Amino acid sequence: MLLGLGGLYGVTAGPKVLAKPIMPPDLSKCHDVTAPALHNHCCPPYNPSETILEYDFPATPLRVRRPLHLVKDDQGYMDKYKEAVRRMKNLPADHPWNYYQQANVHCQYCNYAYYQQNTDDVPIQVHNSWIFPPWHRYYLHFYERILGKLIDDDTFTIPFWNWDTKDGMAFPTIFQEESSPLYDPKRDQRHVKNGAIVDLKYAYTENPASNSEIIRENLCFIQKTFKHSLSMAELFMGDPVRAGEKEIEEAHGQLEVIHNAVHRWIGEPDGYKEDMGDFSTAARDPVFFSHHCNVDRMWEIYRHLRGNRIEFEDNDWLDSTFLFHDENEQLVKVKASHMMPRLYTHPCKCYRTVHIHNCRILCRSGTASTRPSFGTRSSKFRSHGWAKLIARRQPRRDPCPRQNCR
Ligand SMILES: [Cu+2]
Repeated sequence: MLLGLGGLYGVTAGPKVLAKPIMPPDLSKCHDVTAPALHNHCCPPYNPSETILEYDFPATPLRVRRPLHLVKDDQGYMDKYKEAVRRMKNLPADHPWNYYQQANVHCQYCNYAYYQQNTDDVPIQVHNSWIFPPWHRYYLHFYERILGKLIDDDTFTIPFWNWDTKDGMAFPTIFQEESSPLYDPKRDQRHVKNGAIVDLKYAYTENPASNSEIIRENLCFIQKTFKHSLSMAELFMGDPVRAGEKEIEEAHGQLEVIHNAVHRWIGEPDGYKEDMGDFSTAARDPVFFSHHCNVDRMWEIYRHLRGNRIEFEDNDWLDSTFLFHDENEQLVKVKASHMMPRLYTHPCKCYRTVHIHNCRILCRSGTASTRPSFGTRSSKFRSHGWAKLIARRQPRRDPCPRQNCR
């Protein structure tokens, strides 16, 4: 019933080559993981008679995800959002839509609960490689579609936490109300209260800079991330990983590096870093999905900046195949390439990230240079002559000039 390894595909001329996209797991072989916060267990209930179908993409109008700091005062929308999450949390514990079953999907694909097909020691991991953006895009898609189904709203979208904008850099207040289904007590209270500004380079050392300086550092970091990775998709998205290969941490792209810092900044500082600071528990915090909607939006901005060119014209990326439960409780398989014409968008002006001047001056100053930085990828940048490539490249004309996502 499950897919076989990709088979053969033709190249335009010459001999056929073996295709090696990552394939979905054999669900009957889920096993315990190293996740002490979950007692090492996050496998879903397994139903051997469940069939797997190709996903039938819904024929809905293009839906719009909006920035969190703008929708928080839209009472009608916020009530619907909370109600949808409440209903998801109230489903039977073994229902595939149950909130914690949904959260466990992240654990299964990130804490090595499955091995790749035809191996007994190469785990499936959706971080640290080019799989990171498409797998998480699908994960959000199905979570969002299920929430919409629970409140009978085909147009429902999750709000994105735009931590790339000055007004969006504090922890969103809508996740702090203790009686709300969006609340999670397992967070670093120093960061999620009192309007602290997220540090996009956070690695468990507090940034001593003032809020306005951290905002500036963040904006410069994002700006440089785009600039430095524009000419080579691996730098932003992550390196290739193919069937039979084990991912390695150093292969992650810069998009994932920024994403990691936000996870660390929210999770508890001690113990298992619950919830957001550990792969196994991260999606148990509802802010996970708004954070990842912005990660996904960063990918869209990146593609926009590159003239909407596809990042990897490589079938091993495009044919990477994943399994999810869809909004009809059906187990479905989806390919990375099928998500490319998307089913949702953002307000036009949100396709632009903030551009600020004089970042160079900032980077020469004290706090910025002593903190973790772009440096982990520097040897790769050098080896590919990235500076020359960027210097030659003319950025694509922005479709929404002089507007930022505020
Ligand atoms: Cu993840």
